[in-house]
Amino acid sequence: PAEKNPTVVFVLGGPGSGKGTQCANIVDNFKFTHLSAGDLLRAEIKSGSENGTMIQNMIKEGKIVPSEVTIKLLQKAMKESGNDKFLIDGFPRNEENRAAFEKVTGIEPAFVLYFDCPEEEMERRLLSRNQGREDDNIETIRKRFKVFLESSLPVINYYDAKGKVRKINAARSVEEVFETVKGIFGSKNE
Ligand code: UP5
Ligand code: MG
Repeated sequence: PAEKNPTVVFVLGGPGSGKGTQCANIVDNFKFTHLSAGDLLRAEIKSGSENGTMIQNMIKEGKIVPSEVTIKLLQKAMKESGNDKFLIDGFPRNEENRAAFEKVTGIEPAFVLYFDCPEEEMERRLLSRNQGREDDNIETIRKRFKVFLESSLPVINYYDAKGKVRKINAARSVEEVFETVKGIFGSKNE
């Protein structure tokens, strides 16, 4: 008998486009568990794991951590949640991430939310976030933008060609963006 396949929505968009903010709103209204790959990686650094230093260095450079590390953290978090509906925020970030996740888990996303936002706006948000993130400085932010354009946009294009991308104008207020997001998830409080 086949195992029940979980529902996965990938939440993608550039650095500072509002992925984490909108995921928190979605969780408050729909029965999803929010898994931010970046948050899981930052927790792994804090836990003092043997990969911690490597992860920290990659995040400081805006580089993409090897798939096996991120996928293991996601799989563990999915198992521990006890849920079967997930918002996976900030992953997959490149073609290799995408292919490895599908291969290892056998999961294809139900759809992909893409928060589309101009760089000037994302830069403003990141520079005023003030949460002590080591990658929220202008040098690292520029690197993150470059990696997004070169490596992450192709993943969005891949899913777009499959008709799975729901593109959202993220350069509006949190409330306005969430109105659009709600329409995508359905208005019922399931
Ligand atoms: N804000 C949010 N929405 C707003 C709105 N509509 N109007 C005005 N302000 C708004 O928002 C950012 C800031 O903007 C906040 O202050 C918020 O209040 C405000 P947030 O919701 O945090 O945006 P988000 O898109 O989540 O930005 P984040 O910085 O988290 O995105 P990144 O994609 O850069 O960061 P992530 O944590 O996903 O990854 C960090 C690094 O980890 C990567 O660069 C990479 O090195 C590594 N990583 C991997 O290697 N692999 C992975 O799979 C994931 C991460
Ligand atoms: Mg985030």
